[in-house]
Amino acid sequence: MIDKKVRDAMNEQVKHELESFYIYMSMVAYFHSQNLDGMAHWMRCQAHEEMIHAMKFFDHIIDRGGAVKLLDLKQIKTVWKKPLEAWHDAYEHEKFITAKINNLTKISREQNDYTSEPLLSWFLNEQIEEEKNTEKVFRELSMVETSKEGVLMLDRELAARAFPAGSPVNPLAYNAVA
Ligand code: OFO
Repeated sequence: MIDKKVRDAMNEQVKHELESFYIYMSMVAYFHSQNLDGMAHWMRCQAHEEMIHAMKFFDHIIDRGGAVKLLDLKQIKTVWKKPLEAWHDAYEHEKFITAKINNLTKISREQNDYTSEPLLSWFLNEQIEEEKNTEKVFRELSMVETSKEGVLMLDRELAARAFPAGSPVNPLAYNAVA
């Protein structure tokens, strides 16, 4: 049976991961509006991953006899002054999520909830990747943003990202990927 404090913190984390999904889908729409279909594609893959992250916590709560409670999502930004601002926000958002995972790990240790350790270790590692990926694109776009050719080249490169396999709501599929 999952500890109540850990369960509540994980329910909060389901919300944060769904907000990540929502924020990145908002960026998908924005990048399409700027004719940056490669960036839109990259963010679409990212949003898919975020739904998988939400479901990992969702199913962990259920598997341990807890109740999942879906909380209100906050109103998110729908427009950015320029693409670089969106990538800056994505990087900042990933740092915010890292802080949330760190806090969740702290709570689970305080409650001696060793059963959640493998899941939280997976997320601690994942956040290294999440920050690295968004920071890299932010840095590269800062270098080329005044050159149309440079922006287009980066957009083409981002179009090559592969979608995680499987459906984000199918645990058999998502446990193997992302
Ligand atoms: Fe779920 O890692 Fe990004 O937000």
